[in-house]
Amino acid sequence: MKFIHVGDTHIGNVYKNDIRNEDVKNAFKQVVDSALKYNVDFVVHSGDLFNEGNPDLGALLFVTDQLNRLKESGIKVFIVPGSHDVGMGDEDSIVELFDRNGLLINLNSKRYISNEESGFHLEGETYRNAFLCGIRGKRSKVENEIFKRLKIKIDAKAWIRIFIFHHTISSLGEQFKDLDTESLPKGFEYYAAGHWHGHKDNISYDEGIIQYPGSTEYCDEKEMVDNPNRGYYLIEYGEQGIEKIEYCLLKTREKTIVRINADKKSAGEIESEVISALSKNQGKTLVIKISGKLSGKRGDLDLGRIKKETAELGYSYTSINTAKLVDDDDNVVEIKESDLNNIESEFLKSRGYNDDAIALAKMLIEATASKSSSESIKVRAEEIFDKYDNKRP
Ligand SMILES: [Mn+2]
Repeated sequence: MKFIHVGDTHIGNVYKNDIRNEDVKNAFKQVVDSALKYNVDFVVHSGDLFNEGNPDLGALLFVTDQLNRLKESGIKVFIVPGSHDVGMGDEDSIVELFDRNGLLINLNSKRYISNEESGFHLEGETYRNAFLCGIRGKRSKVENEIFKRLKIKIDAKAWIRIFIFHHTISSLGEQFKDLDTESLPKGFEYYAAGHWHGHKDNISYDEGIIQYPGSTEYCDEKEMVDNPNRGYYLIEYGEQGIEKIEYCLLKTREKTIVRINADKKSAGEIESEVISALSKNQGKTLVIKISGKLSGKRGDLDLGRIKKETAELGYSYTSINTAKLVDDDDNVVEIKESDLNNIESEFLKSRGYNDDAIALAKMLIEATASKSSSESIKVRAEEIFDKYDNKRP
């Protein structure tokens, strides 16, 4: 028996660039091609099927077509919704629509869950001698609300037990975590993890292993720079459990990363240096990182000119990162905290905001972080203001 474990496919508008959004779709299509080629028994998806909870029609039709290809070959798809698969303020996920249309199995559909005083009771499915269950990604209080109260009806007779979840666990680094590794339920051979877009395999836990396949395409410039490749897992199992695991690479567009040190250079000199580092090509992606202290004003740098040049040379996508570029006018704020959460707080404190204002700002940052429509952000913002009003003495 074999299955594919994939995650974070992010179908939809990851980029404001049609070619890159097509790349994101193409990565998913490659996974479906492989599932058919290897004739797997089923596919496990660890969340973020879509990039947003309210995907556009093109994304919905594409996913429908791909899931139909699997269905026609008798390959079932088991999934839990990821943090991106849920619209702002929504209880249900877009994934549930596909469950009801019979194109996949949402293991967090209400029929699997009963949240009672005695605990958060979860059921799963046994299919081809594999037991599968999971918990969807959520933004807050997930450990106390769900994981710490989790009671699972595990099928002890299954050959392999698979737990699917969508969180960054503390084993990947305390500063990134939104779930303590130890909060995961015990008694599973394979923990199919999503949310972390880098790929990380073979993390030991209890009697099993935790595996992050990462995203199937680079979802931002940072992923392009930090992570060398994209892929999914192909797992074979038998009566004795896991027999073989292979990390399979997906074909991604060629990329070029250019780093420029701007120290003591004028805007014109920097532009020339960038352009001379580039060459004619057939649609590569390009990341230009400019850092240091330029002489003159940061605003003098003509990013439009650079982008025009790169388009003419054939690059399909250009990202210019000037986050670490400063000029004489810049007042650099010293941030000593390393925890992401604290960086926000310390930055706001340095700008003179009081604790109440910071708390409100952080709620809004959380609410707007998922690129939802302005209407749903408005609804969420109103909820936040209500909550804020209630908290006041
Ligand atoms: Mn994701």
